[in-house]
Amino acid sequence: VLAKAMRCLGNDSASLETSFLHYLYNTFGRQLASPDYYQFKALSFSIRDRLMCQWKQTWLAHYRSGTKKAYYLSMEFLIGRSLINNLLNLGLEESVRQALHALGIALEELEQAERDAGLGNGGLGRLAACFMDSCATLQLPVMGYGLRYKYGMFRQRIQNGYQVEDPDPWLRHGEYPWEVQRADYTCVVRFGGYTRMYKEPHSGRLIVHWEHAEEVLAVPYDVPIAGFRNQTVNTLRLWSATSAEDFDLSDFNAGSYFEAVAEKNDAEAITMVLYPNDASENGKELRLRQQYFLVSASLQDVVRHWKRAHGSDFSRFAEFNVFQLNDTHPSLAVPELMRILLDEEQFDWDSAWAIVSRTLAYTNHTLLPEALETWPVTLLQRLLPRLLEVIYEINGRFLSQVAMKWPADRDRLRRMSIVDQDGRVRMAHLALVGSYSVNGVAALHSRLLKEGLFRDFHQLWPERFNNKTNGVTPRRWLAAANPALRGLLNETIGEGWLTDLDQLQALEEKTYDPVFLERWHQVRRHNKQRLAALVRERTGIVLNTEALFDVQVKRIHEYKRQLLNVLHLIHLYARIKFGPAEPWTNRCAIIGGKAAPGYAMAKTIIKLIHNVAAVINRDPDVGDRLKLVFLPDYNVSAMEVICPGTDLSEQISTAGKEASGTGNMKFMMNGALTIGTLDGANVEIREAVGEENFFLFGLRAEEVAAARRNYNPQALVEADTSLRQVLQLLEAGHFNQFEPGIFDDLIAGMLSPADPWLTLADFRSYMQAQQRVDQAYLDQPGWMRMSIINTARSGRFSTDRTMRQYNEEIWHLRPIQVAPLM
Ligand code: DL6
Repeated sequence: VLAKAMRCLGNDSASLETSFLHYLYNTFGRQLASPDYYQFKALSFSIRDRLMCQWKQTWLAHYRSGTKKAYYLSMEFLIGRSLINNLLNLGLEESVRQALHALGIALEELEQAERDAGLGNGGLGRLAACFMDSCATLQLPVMGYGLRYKYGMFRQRIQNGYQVEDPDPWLRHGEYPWEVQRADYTCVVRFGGYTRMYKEPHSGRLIVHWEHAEEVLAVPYDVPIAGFRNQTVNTLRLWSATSAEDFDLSDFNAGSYFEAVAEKNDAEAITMVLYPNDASENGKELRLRQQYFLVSASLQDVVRHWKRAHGSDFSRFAEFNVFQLNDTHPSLAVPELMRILLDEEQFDWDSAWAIVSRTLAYTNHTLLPEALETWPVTLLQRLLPRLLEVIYEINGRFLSQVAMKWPADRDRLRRMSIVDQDGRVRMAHLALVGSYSVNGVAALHSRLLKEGLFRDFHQLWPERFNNKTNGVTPRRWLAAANPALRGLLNETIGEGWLTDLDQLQALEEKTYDPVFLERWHQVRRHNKQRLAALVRERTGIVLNTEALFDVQVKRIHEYKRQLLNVLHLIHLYARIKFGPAEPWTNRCAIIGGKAAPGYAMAKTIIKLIHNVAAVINRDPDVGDRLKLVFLPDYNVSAMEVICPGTDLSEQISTAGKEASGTGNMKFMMNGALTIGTLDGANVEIREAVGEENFFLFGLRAEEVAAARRNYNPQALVEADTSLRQVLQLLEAGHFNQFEPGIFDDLIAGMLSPADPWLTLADFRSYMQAQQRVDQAYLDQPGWMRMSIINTARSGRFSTDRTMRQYNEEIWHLRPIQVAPLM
């Protein structure tokens, strides 16, 4: 039947045209002249139809093979747009283009009408989306579980240089065309109430009841994840919260409209909005509710699925299911799976723990202490009383294990305890104790975890620790984002690189081929024009595409040191104004990124960038030599235009602070050169491209720790005339003449011996590295060669490699072929 259903739909351009017109006219009641959005929706529905049967077929293949599956639990999936990616993966791009062309429509216009699904903050969420793409392409039976936030990442607007946050109603036009509601898989998630325990009279078994709980419904919406031309369509299941009771009609009839809908609103609040903080804990009750909601619904879903096939026999559950925890956010999976096994499936503690501790794996994404979540036990007591009991029990048993190994080491017990002395539950410790695998996301990061943050745990369980360097999917980040380069690559080395990125190495043979160099140059010029057009559209600023495009786009955070970038740009400006300006390389600096709404310092950095830009861009002495742009509302689809058009990628965090970075990989893959510290995955990027193709500067992680001990930024300023000049301009209010004092805190922060980010310590070395950049850019054939080498050696930064490693070393899944239905 599936095959029959599938045959209703052809993949040729005439059939696609018919489907498109059917949706536009018969389903949405529109016509050809209607706004792009309806045309986009009509096309997306036509494409989604072509995924449906293969999707079902994939479910069946997984089910019938009785295979082991992995579940990726993540509070964030930063999907972005899906149309082009689905067309590419299904191989439908050309026929769709023809179908639309026949109707006088350009695919690019419809592409622009799709709103980003911005269900994530940045790297962590985008990584999850790349993982899903690669797992489907590798035919791994992996399912994603996340939340369907009604409002995604806020939209950033700039007013007088300040960030203003607007909500992101990404679902405003009704449904999201890439999702399918599966109300039949709705689960109930409980909060509050209390637990009642009693011994069953006959068996003497302990029975636990969670009573008087508030019940919230978790309704799943499934998003298909198509593999690259392999018939596999995996599932990303996003939960949406709604009230178990519909609104109270008696209250409503009595005129109490608000009371009538209050419960519904409280329930729906759980998936109303994504928390927009990327590197600081949120600490809000609603956030804890979100975390539990995700974990409980997802585990219930998997357990229900298991029971359908195996009844109440869980003896092989751990052999067939693995949950990967994306950071500590879903750590409640540890006590929740215990609760389900103990209270609902009547397991004894040891048997339940034997399953749990073989089923969960944890990925850490940050070393920043302020990002490590802890929750007050008082809050857990009120919101999740049964889980708190389970956590106490896990902790008690864990600490006795520690005490056995290190008797009388009270300090160690204090350090390792899941519950700290201030009565807070450390979510990272909960994840560490409950997981059989713990990984960092770049070699340096994983080493620092073992040596620093998780040292005690590494001493206890060295075998659990491993590294999985991040990656990005080359389908979205090279093939879809950079069609001009895709064309050149296909022509030069064939299409194999799309699923085997190491094949790009073959480009190295071409680095001295003048024809190829010229083609490479043309592609880059075209992409810079595309980026310049985006900049012009969003800011009105016109860029000279012959200049070096120097780009730093990422969340605004002190550790990422956008400030260091700005100091260097002020230095360049001072050189133009006061000399010596020669030798000179024209440069357009582009900075973009969102600040967490409550992060005052990050917001001041955005304001500083705007003020410095205003002075530089309007000074006639500067002209084309230097431009500075702040690109507002940086998001996934903006990055798809930005990374192909970039010459220089700024990866300048304080060493030891950036866990990995993934923007660095997108830039490199698209032929940008990196200026960077030895931090996160920069270390491996430099290893791959060779030191001669990377602009290195700054203190190393070990040196940062030492430098902090007697850090004296004032002395650095006194010893360095360039730095002094930059700070004098800032202190004199040169960039804020009519807004006195607004940058005082920023300046004081940099000049403080306690500055955790050591911004000034790296200034000199950064400036020198930038001089090497300037010089290198003057030799355009040389720069093109370095650019080619960056792309050619980017193979190891494909998430195909990353997922293979997760699979070989953590999950142990068997790839499942999905037969075509024709
Ligand atoms: O692993 C993905 C991504 C890394 O590339 C970034 O270096 C890292 O900062 C980011 N981590 C987070 C976690 N923050 N918190 N909480 O977003 O993960």
